[in-house]
Amino acid sequence: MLIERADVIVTSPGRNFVTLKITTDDGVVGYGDGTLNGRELAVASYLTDHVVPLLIGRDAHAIEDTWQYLYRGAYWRRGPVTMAAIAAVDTALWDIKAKVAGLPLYQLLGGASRERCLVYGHASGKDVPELFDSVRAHLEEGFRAIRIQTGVPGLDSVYGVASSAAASIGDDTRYDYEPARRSALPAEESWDTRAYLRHVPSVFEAVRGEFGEDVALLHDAHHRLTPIQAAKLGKSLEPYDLFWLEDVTPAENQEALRWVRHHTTTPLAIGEVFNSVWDYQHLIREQLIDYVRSPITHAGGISSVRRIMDYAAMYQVKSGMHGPTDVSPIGLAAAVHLGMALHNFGIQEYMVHSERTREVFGPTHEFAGGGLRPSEEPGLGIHFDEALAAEHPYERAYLPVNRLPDGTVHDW
Ligand code: CS2
Ligand code: MG
Repeated sequence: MLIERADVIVTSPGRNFVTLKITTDDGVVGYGDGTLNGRELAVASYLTDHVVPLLIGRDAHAIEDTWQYLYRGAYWRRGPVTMAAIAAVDTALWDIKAKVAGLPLYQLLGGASRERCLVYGHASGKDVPELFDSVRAHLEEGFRAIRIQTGVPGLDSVYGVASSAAASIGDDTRYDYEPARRSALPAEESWDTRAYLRHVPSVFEAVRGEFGEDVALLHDAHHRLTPIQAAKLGKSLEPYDLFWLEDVTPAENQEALRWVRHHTTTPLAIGEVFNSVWDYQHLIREQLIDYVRSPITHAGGISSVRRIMDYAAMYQVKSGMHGPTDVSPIGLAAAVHLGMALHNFGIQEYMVHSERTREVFGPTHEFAGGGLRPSEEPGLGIHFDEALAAEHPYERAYLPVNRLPDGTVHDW
């Protein structure tokens, strides 16, 4: 079975997505996600200009060989653009293989290791009462694990806080704090670490007081702290028993996590901006983290995230794949199939895509019992509507930029 065509589709039903559609000579179609938020066209060009010509005529079943051919063959390895492009190819080929086998993809990855993949949703509020409303809404919707982000007194806007806490599932404004904004230039936000460190523990104290001990709580520090600040935060949150504390320091410096680890027992998650197993080499072997955040979309696809997770399994490190709305429903479907099969699955991030996005992508996975389960149809379970996708052309968009009070650019 040979690859006959590969088409790159950029669509923007509320936000931008890059999709690769591979068609075989006997008409089987597979889809892969290569969306890189705010830099989408770089991946689209990498695919169209450099990868698609290499795919035509290749054996569609040779997934590992194609992965190695694109990774080693390019000479220039790793990096988010390269690895998102490889991810799109890898995912589309797994979709095809499972469709040909007539099986839902998780069956080819080893079969179900659980009934469903536990997910966490994003609750937020400008202040504590608004946050409580959002947590309550998530609990009513069935979430059993919830990420907590709030405004910080003195700061105008903070990452992770929606402008309307009342927005419901599928509403475009529910997660309006982080869609790459459609403007000529990135929006600019301001940041004050001391104010943040003073405020966050009181928020978790309030949430535990209101909602009790059962619900799993998570928090994302979004790469903004120094190792010693991160250690202090982890320590101050210990009484509130977090499921994880995410991205406490900028991810490039793996040694920073050694400092944090020595000072706190709060579980640590990192890696949404990592894109290969090499980025985890020391973090996993030295057991400096508890959860791996790499999504299939940015880390070379199902084949390579599986490699990361097999390495992680030797050290009791679990998966916590990145699942923001900028990973398309195809990327999410792939994560749910892999999550069903992995023994060391931990949790899956689940920011529900807007109605418009879901109409274009047609995902079939189901949310129930606080978790996601893939449908039983062959492949990934995606019904992509190309005509509808074409009605939503690309619009330039940027993630925000963050500055300290004196104007210095800070980690976003
Ligand atoms: C985030 C993301 O989901 C998360 O944990 O850190 O929202 C991240 O900011 C975006 O995916 C960036 O594109
Ligand atoms: Mg994050």
